Amino acid sequence: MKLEKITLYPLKMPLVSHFETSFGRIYERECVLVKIESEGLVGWGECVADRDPGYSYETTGTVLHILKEFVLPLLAGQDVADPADFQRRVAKIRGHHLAKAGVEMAIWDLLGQRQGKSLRELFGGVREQVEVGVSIGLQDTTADLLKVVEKYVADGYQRVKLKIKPGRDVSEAAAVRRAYPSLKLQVDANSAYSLQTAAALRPLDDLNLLLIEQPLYEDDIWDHRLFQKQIKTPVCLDESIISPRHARYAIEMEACRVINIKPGRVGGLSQALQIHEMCRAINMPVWCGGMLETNIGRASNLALASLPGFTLPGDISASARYYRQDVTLETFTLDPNSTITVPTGPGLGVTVDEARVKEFTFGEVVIPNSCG
Ligand code: OSB
Ligand code: MG
Repeated sequence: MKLEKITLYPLKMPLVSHFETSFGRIYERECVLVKIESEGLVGWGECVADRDPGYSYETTGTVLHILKEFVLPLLAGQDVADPADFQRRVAKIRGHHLAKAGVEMAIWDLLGQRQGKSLRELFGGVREQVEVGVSIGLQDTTADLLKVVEKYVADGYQRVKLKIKPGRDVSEAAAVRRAYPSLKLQVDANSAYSLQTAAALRPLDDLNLLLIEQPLYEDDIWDHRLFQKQIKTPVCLDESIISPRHARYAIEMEACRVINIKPGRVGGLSQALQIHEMCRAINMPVWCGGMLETNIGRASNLALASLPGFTLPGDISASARYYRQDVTLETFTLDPNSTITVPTGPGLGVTVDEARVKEFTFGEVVIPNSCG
């Protein structure tokens, strides 16, 4: 497929409610949308970096830089056969997985449209609806947290993830567990602990949690192995699994019992599919993480989560949990049994509302820039 014109749209979108993690609070979410025009079709992708390097070293600024200066010059005007061909072309650019994954998503979207197949069909997904949960940020008080959990449970979410940090962990999780004895509950520390301070998390073993996500350093695998030996609750890695190779290291080191798969973090859907295969072969449960995506990234996550090894609910909530206005004509809503329906149309299966995109962008970039 000839990639005739590529447009980048950095977006800033106001969140319905602020989102606080161990690395800070945000009121607005940034991302970079990628639009690729090819042989009469238009493919869309989403780079899930944010303004600040909190979760990842990548930012809106680095995504624009790496794509403009290095990735897109390898692609513009070129005939790119498929996502594997894309991955071969960008393999010599080190790192910058969130940037590359957004472009790859647009290529998957084009491939699906060309073949008249949804991403779910291209991936071999087996479910029409996927089980989902909601990720709840740190709140000012435990009473506030209980109110927020109550609202989401009333909305129909049957799995809740709580963000934790030192001093705001066991007591919060215990309060939620007391109020909801049978809720599927898990916690995410986003690397807020050291191996020493993580000893404070041992009482979580009494709360029947599904998992503890990324308690230690974002680039660590070894200390997570040591921590997993000290705790019964399954450790789940997010930040430290940056490639299929790192997934293998974690598996071989017994550093975790669950993996959170985010296509952006691992360099694209191709690598996400490889990690799914690897984990499935050894019966390690995986689930689809979230990056507060727009409906574009959400459509892609839903297709991924339809694969058979995604046996735990994903961080894929209804559109209304994130933004009052999103960038597609479709809206994702929560279905009964805490599920969301996977799109069935060709490619991503969503229709981008370009007027909305233009409303939220703060400076579009066209490549090649001489193209009319
Ligand atoms: O660690 O899983 C995380 C959002 C931004 C960055 C990192 C994380 C998250 C979430 C939100 O937990 C999940 C969602 O998109 O609902
Ligand atoms: Mg996480």
